[in-house]
Amino acid sequence: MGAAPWLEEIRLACARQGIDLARPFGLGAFHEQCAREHRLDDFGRPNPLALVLGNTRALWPVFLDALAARPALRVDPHPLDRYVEEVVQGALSRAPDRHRVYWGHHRQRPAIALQRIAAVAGLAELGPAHLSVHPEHGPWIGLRAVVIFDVDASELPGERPSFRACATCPGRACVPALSRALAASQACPDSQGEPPPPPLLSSERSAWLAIREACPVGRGARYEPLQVHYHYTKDPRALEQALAARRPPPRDGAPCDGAPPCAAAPSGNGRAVGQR
Ligand code: B12
Ligand code: SF4
Repeated sequence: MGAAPWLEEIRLACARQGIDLARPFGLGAFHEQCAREHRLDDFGRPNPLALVLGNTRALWPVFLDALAARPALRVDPHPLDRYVEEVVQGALSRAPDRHRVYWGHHRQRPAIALQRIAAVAGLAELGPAHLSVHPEHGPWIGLRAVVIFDVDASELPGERPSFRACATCPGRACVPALSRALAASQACPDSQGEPPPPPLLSSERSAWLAIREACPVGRGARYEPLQVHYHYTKDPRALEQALAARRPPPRDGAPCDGAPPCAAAPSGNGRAVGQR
């Protein structure tokens, strides 16, 4: 993908740890079309190299591995955000020059317009229901960060991949689904209440989930149920339940009883443990 070997190393280091979407781009293209308050640090360059990072469902099993291995992560109030920061910062140790990271989960004002950045970078199209749609994974992606490097982007290939699924989408089924979700949000008493016990979703959250499910792109890339539940509720019980569903792999030489997550048996997401 990269203009430089270190960029490819960063991409690979992130991908190994579940941040498996990465697209380099020139920040100048974003600055040409964004509002002034959404401009990012450009190190005084007209078109610095930038990298937008995200994930597919592949993040979930790797994240669970990290949770299982590290009790400190498990008690963090925002374990996924912390995990993402650690992975990306670790990968950026390979970057030779000054750089700046903007995180999608940081609640700053104004928020980083990460979806528009992903669209400019050619990673994912921005759909009419405010979801970013990846050509292969559809709306089943998360956007995590954008990194700006104090390096010129001129080495990047000029052509950005163009993807226009929404413009040509016959049903635009996400649009009525968004209307239903907005109506459910106004009507649902759960909005102020306690989160429901996993793995159930409240009717309001189901309505928001239905927007993603309505999209015909990337149906096979849907998150697994507890991943969905965690992303829509941030309920730590979903993590505990997902961890409990995993059993330690058999010791070397021990007979395999064929039950998940034995390496020989399909795990809950239909893959053998170790295949990602
Ligand atoms: C604030 C926010 C929300 C708010 C949006 C309210 C609002 N009026 O903006 C609320 C709480 C409603 C929300 C809901 C959800 N969000 Co949200 N959200 C964000 C966040 C943190 C900031 C967005 C923002 O302010 N951007 C800055 C503005 C200036 O950018 P903008 O391009 O002008 O506006 C975009 C968004 O604000 C949004 N938006 C603007 N108006 C509205 C109105 C409504 C009703 C909704 C739903 C969205 C929305 O869409 C715009 C682009 O079309 C981003 C992370 C990020 N930094 O991008 C995640 C993010 C956009 N959300 C995400 C997700 C997954 C969701 C949910 C599906 C589940 C969840 N985790 O809560 C739901 C449902 C969304 C849907 N469309 O189905 C993902 C999107 C992934 C994807 N494939 O597109 C992001 C990128 C976070 C991530 N980790 O990946 N979210
Ligand atoms: S349903 Fe159609 S318009 Fe909506 S996000 Fe998916 S491809 Fe785009």
